[in-house]
Amino acid sequence: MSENLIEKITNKKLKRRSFLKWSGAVAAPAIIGGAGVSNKLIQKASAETTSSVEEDIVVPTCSTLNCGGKCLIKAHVKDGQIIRISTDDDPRDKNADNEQFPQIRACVRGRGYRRHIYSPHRIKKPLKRVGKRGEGKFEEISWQEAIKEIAKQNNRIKEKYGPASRFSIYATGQTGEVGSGDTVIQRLLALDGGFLGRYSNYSSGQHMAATPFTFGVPAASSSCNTLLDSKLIILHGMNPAETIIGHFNMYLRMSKAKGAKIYTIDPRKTDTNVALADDWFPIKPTTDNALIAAMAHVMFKENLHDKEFLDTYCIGHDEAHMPEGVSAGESYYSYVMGEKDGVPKTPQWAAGITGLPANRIIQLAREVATTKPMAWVQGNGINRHMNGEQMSRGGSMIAALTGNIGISGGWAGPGAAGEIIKYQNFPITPNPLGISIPVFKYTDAIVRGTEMGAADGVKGLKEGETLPSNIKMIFNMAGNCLVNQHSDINKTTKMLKDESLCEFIVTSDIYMTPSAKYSDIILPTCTFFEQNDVVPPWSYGQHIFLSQKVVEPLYGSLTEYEWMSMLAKELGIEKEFTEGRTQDQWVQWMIEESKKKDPNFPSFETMKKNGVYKYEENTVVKFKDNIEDPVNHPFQTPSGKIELFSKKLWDMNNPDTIPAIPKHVAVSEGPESDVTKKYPLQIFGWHVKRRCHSTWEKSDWLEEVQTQELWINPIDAKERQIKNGDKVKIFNDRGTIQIPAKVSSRVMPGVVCLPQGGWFTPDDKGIDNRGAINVLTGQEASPLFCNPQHTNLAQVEKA
Ligand SMILES: Nc1nc2c(c(=O)[nH]1)N[C@H]1C(S)=C(S)[C@@H](COP(=O)(O)OP(=O)(O)OC[C@H]3O[C@@H](n4cnc5c(=O)[nH]c(N)nc54)[C@H](O)[C@@H]3O)O[C@H]1N2
Ligand SMILES: Nc1nc2c(c(=O)[nH]1)N[C@H]1C(S)=C(S)[C@@H](COP(=O)(O)OP(=O)(O)OC[C@H]3O[C@@H](n4cnc5c(=O)[nH]c(N)nc54)[C@H](O)[C@@H]3O)O[C@H]1N2
Ligand code: SF4
Ligand SMILES: [Mo]
Repeated sequence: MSENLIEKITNKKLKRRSFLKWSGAVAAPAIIGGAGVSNKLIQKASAETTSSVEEDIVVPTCSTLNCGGKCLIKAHVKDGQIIRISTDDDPRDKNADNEQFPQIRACVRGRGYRRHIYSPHRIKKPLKRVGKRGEGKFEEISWQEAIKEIAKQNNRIKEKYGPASRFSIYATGQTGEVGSGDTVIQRLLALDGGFLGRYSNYSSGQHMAATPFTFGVPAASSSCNTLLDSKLIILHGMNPAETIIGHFNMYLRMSKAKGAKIYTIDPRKTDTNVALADDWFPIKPTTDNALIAAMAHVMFKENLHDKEFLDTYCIGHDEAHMPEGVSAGESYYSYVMGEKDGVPKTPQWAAGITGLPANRIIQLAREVATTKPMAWVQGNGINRHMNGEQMSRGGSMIAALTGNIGISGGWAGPGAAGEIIKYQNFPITPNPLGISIPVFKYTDAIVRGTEMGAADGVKGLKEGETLPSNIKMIFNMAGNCLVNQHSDINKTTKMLKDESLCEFIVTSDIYMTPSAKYSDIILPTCTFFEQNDVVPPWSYGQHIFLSQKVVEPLYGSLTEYEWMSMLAKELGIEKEFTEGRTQDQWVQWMIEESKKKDPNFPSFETMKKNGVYKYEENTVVKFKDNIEDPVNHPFQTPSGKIELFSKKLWDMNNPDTIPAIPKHVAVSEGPESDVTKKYPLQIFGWHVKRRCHSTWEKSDWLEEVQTQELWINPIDAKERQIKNGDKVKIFNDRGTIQIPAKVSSRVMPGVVCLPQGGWFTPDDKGIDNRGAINVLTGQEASPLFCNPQHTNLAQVEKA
């Protein structure tokens, strides 16, 4: 298909003006609904943009992007082309928010999907690098040539460095089952002798690593509908009006209508705050545990804490409830009252650290302690920090101090535990090598893999062993973490340019991303509109999708499963890899097997008609059994209790970085560090409605929804003579970015923010002109080997 024709199709029915009309309305945060757009607004927008031409068919499908949503997308097709997009219109949720069967409605990005599939920026042919790596010079080759080259390099590298030199990098652009290249390549590599595995993720690594110390399990939330019983909801580093996160927005809205109050604790006045909240508590990043300690101080002093709950279910809150073998003065009470260090953690003390006035801290503490049920909901925003493990445990401390665990309307901790999804996934063969690195340490494993062992968080090695090889071959299947989404882009690209380090990189993508540019072979793949798949929901979702093929693949693109089947044949493992099934046959198989797990699971035909199966039983109150019947249902911790003090952390003996109780830990690149003398501003990149990470970067429609600019407070701007719209230079030792400033009191003084996901676009001096936040982030991991991409300092000057 020619680019002209694509332009024609995309613009045929949905004129730019009418898209702007409603996307502009969505950008105004006061309107939020479904996945971020109000139902009425959608109907109006649909009516305005409806084609006068009758469509031939409407096909329900589902986006497989990692966007917080994953919605029901209805593609209106005429003559084999998608001419319009609509979304879930489940009649059970026709006029009002429906607690049981909420509609799974598209957000602003979803409404612009035609600009995704029919983007003029799509890669159209397999490409082979011809210039130096990273230079961006490629030649078109055939699929056969591409597969042969990958097989040849794979065999060479496997032979020379061993199977553990091959790595599938974290990549979330395709989150379906058989459609996810990341999943499928791991099956292939496992059958081909094994690979270097990875664990954890970029999203909630610290939460997942820290929560087991408190509760014995990695996920501690209830289902979202339990928020309907809450009287007070605290969104702590969470911004669902932009990040969607399942049906959070709908339940927040319903809960508010029932009278619940909603507060946000965030360095920014978020869209969620503007749309839904009653108050904003601006806080300096990384200092939240100082706020929590001061709230505990108020509660202990005013006797507002739930002593009975603490004494019955917890250890570590006071000196009378401590594990064996720990010296005196180590309990949380002792820390908060300053019994050992002589520093009582008063609201005045916390005010100096957090930037929140003491009277606001007292107000919050009293209200949180006396309103029940109260849900302290922790977003991933607080965990993506150098002290994220600590901050994660801090939120659960508040839940315990106030007895809001195991009850509907309370909230124990992070992690989407409140999901009921019973289905058959696409089977991955276990990695025969059994070794894995923390996902964030991929760049370390390129340069010093053979030195990495348990001290670097490597799992699956014998004591004293290190990795058998550095990473020599990378499969980047639907991801931009190779360069753009991983920390310290300048350091990473330098490493990747050295072809003697990682010797071969294969990328499968839709677009020529900054990561694709650093690849040796690039394969043009299919969007979700061009293939069939079974798709699980995003966190907290209570449904399963059949993501259906709507149109034939463009430009002869192949799905990952298709080209990997060709590769498997080349490697002599086709039979084991495919088990004789095509992608469509795997999809049918998954649905048949799902029916065996859940007799109510619809037939393939019904799934084709509806596109989705919504579960009927959908309420989970996490830890209800443990609280109602603690004798028969002890917590899965060593003590059987909620471990506010963790003996395991104590035994690790890292009291300055990861102590046994959730103390406030000042970080080396935080507001209390000496680095502020050189780089006084805290900076991080938040997840924005304009993009899903780096995806949609090239959509001109979405560019009109939100611009790429630096949020800076008027006080910081004035000091630097920066006016709204001025071009500014943002820099630290790791690199420099140049973009316009948005001067706004929606970000607190001392903090500046960039929308994360902008594509790294260096000029000839290496200055990024698009605002790729990872030019400024570092590669050092947090204490439990996770990604601290929100913890950074920088300086800003007028450019
Ligand atoms: N500084 C900073 N960095 C961050 C974050 C942050 O908050 N701050 N967030 C982190 C988090 S939480 C995450 S999850 C990661 C996400 O990082 P990534 O997983 O890299 O996500 P994307 O940037 O969206 O890249 C997805 C890629 O998939 C491609 N794609 C889209 N659809 C398809 C498809 O159907 N098939 C294929 N093959 N490709 C497709 C897109 O073009 C895009 O290149 O970023 C992390 N990086
Ligand atoms: N539109 C859109 N939606 C998405 C995504 C996307 O890229 N675009 N990505 C999806 C993915 S993969 C993920 S993991 C989630 C990410 O979801 P989150 O991690 O929750 O998103 P963030 O925007 O990183 O952070 C949420 C909020 O935390 C605040 N914050 C940052 N640091 C601190 C701190 O130290 N203390 C406090 N109190 N607040 C802090 C930020 O200002 C922000 O408003 O979103 C998902 N949804
Ligand atoms: S981008 Fe995500 S939230 Fe938006 S419509 Fe698509 S699936 Fe839904
Ligand atoms: Mo994420």
